[in-house]
Amino acid sequence: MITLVESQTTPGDQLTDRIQLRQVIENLVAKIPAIDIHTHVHPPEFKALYLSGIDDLLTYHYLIAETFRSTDVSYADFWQRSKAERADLVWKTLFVDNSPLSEAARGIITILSAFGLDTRANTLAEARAFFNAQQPKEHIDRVLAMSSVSELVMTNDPFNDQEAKGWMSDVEHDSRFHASLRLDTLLNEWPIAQQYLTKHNYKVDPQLNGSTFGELRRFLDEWILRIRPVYMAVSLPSDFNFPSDDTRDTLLREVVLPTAISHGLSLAIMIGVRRGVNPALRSAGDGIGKADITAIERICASFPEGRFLVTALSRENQHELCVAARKFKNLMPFGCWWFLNNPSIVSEITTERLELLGPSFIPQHSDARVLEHLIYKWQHSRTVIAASLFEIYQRLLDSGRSVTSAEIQRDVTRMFSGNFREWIAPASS
Ligand code: RAT
Ligand code: ZN
Repeated sequence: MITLVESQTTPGDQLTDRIQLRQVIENLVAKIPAIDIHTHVHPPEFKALYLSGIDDLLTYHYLIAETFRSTDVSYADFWQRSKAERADLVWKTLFVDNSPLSEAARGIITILSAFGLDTRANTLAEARAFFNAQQPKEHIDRVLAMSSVSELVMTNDPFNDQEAKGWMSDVEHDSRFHASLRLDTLLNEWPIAQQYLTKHNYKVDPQLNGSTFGELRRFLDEWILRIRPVYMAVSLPSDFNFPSDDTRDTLLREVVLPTAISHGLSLAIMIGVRRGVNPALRSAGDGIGKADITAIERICASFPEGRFLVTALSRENQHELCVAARKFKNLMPFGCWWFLNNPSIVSEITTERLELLGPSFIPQHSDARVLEHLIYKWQHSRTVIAASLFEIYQRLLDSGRSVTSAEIQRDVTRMFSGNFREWIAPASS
């Protein structure tokens, strides 16, 4: 049980004083460990896939897109610069010449402050010296503790050679980093997947003929055995439909869903991205679109033995997703993804989900790409989630039922880790 020193209450006390109620909620939400169910962070054993430090932080694609709005530097000029030179430009543009007002820019300020670094510096010298001096193992322990993240889930792409190399080596990695098997290449770029698999000696036919399904199942089975993922995942475009007369539909039905179900794995569906809206921005060039949530309903109905973690990128899809989750208990809404991860929107979505689903959803994931992202993404989200919870518990109080801090702790623990644990390893299995 987390101690509530500051609020001077005991876990069983009914919280009828609003100031005290707010304080207890804020303290608990700030400290209760979360499982971060979707990140792009890798541990150092994965070599170049481990990102940490000020240069990686400032060359985050969220900040690159924002930098181009305030500089005359061309795309071509930017991309031919080194990582450090890009970071210098981002710092000068967004933090020296302008105030860092955006959420992603404020995130850097939160990180620098957390380490006691100068948030108004003219150059990156101090920050570079600090991060270069950190030992990865100790630094990871510190960052996870600062973020109150107990475990996290990586994004592992079986079609990436660097990723494969990391898994083929015998080096054990930090057990707090869990794997997820990301299938975007297979489901969204079949010709590329087909070529990759052929190169690696799988007999797969471009037309999906012959023993192709068996070979694809074999490929997935091998990866599942190798990385022991906690779920399989795919991001889908906003025009995704189900059922549909396309390759993706066939691969979902014949390969991905049967494999997931036979291994007892859920499929995480991240829907609503429009890739490469501006290709000149490279990884910063993806956009957003409103998806059709009825397609998700039909998947849930067609595969009742499947379990689906679902997040939607468009703000306009959030209400429908909640309603779909009320109809299908094999659907678990999670996170406020990417362009939604801004306080005003997290607040709206979290309150809406509490109103429609009670504590039966997963409020947030970080999508961290660089280790220290965990600090700001979780700190910012926790503040907003606490405020939404306060609103809801306060209404309950107004209606005639008080809560205790033990109950708040139970509810928040369920949302921050319990729902996910139960989802990936249901008690009945
Ligand atoms: O939020 C992000 O970092 C995006 O670029 C994507 O990686 C997205 O989260 C994804 O997993 O596709
Ligand atoms: Zn992501």
